[in-house]
Amino acid sequence: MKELWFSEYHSPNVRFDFRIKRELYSGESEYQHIHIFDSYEFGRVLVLDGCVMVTERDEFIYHEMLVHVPMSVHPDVKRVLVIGAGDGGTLKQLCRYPDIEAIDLVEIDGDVIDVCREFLPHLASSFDDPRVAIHITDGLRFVRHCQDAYDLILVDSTDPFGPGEGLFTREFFGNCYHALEADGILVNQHESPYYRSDAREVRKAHANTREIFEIQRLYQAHIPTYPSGHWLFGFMSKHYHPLDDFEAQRFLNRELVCDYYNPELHRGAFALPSYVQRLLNEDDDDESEV
Ligand code: AG3
Repeated sequence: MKELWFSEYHSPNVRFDFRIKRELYSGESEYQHIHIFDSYEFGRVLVLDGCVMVTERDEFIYHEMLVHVPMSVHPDVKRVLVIGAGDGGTLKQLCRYPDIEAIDLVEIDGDVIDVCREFLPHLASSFDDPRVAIHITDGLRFVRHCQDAYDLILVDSTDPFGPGEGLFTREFFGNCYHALEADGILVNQHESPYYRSDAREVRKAHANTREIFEIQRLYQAHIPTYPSGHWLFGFMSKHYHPLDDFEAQRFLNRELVCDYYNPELHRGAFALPSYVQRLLNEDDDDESEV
């Protein structure tokens, strides 16, 4: 029998391949091509425009790090805005917190939600939580009209090209700042610092947040199916510091069983390799333009 393989180019000269059992879904939405594959190593995989977004096997790393890091820093999160995240993985982690009262989920592409509900039901299990309101619209536009509305904003976007491009701009980060309460936190997926073209995006996005938020730090995780496997998250905050205001006991009291996140890892994740520190400090005015 002929072998089937999926490939994603991680750089012009590097390709990431894994063997698949079959294609479960393929369709063109208004915004992008949506694929679901069943793979041998990673289980079911959501691919948007040829880029791996989520796999059943390693999604826990990304979603736990996106959600539990800010939730262990801010002492009283009640209202949350989630941008992107149509696969439902971020919602699933957020909905584990009974104290959260309301979650607005803003996804530009309703087809992604429908496809994930059908093919990734374990991940997409919290869309029907009564605290969740789903808005099918552009996150960039949605956030323009919010003022002091959220304790936490999570940006769970695609890469900074195609539909996700606007979610890395200075304008967007500025609007998020206004949408947050006086002690609000914004966490975004911040790409990989490793390959050259991705590293430029990391630096640009970080420079854009630096001009807006009082506190901005990056933290990292190892996500095997993303380019280079080395992934960054941005922690931008008006008041709380990701380490000084981190309380391990707050997390432990909640008795959430996690497969990746734990208090030691929280502290360690903010220690960045020297080449990444240098990348972030490189001065290049052009690079901070949107
Ligand atoms: N969003 C970030 C995925 C970026 C992966 N990039 C790539 N494969 N080129 C993931 C959404 C998970 N909820």
